[in-house]
Amino acid sequence: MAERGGAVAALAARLRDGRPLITAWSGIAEPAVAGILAGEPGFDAVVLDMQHGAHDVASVTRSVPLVAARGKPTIARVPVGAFSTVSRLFDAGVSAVIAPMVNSVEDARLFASFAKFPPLGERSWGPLPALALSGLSADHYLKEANGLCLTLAMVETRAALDAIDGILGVLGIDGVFIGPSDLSIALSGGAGLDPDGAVTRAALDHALARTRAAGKRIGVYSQTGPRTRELAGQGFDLIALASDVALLRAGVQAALKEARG
Ligand code: 3PY
Ligand code: MG
Repeated sequence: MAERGGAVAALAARLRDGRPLITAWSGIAEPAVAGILAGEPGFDAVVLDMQHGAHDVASVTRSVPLVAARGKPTIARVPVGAFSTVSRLFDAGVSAVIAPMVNSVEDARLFASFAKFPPLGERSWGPLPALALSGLSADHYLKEANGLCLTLAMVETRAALDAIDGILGVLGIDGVFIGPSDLSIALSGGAGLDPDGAVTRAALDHALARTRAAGKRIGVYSQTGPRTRELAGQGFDLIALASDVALLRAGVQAALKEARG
């Protein structure tokens, strides 16, 4: 964990040390679930999903301290186009925001403008829970925030893939996050879901190479342990491993199978 800035600063510090992070992914808007996931030693962070999951600003605000109690950073994914929510999440103490469907340089600039203080953006001041959690003075937080509050723009459409160099070139964008399910739907013209298929894999390779060329960070969603291991070996910086709902169902189904024979 980072020495200064506590859990709020822990993500930037972990990304600097270069080892891939494996994060939990929670759509159940119950802070206790986020706290339980954070308690697993193998998870480096917890993502709270406001796009397809049930989280909102209030549940994120209540979850962050329980994740921070384990010394771990929280990441939040906002709904599509909800850029004005981004600064509220950083105020609550999240360390990164993932924005879905960032399809152009304009989308990326708008995202960054709500996430970063001047001169990079126009984030409004008011990070009271973040100050309490980080232990930083207001002046120190203002100086450090643009480096601690990270922006990950989701690349999950053909337009985003085409614009990836421009998106990565936006100063207030720290990296990209690949959504392999949406990407597979887009690349197949809606024919099917194939997040681990050859076409999606080629797009991931391309995104990884362009991100490395830009000197930025890349995250990706993964549905299974073996795929997560593979993605970590390939050099992805941050891999989200399965959702709480999927893990709950898998655990219940395995137990019932044993019970029922
Ligand atoms: C996708 O795969 O499309 C995602 O958004 C991951 O959650
Ligand atoms: Mg998606």
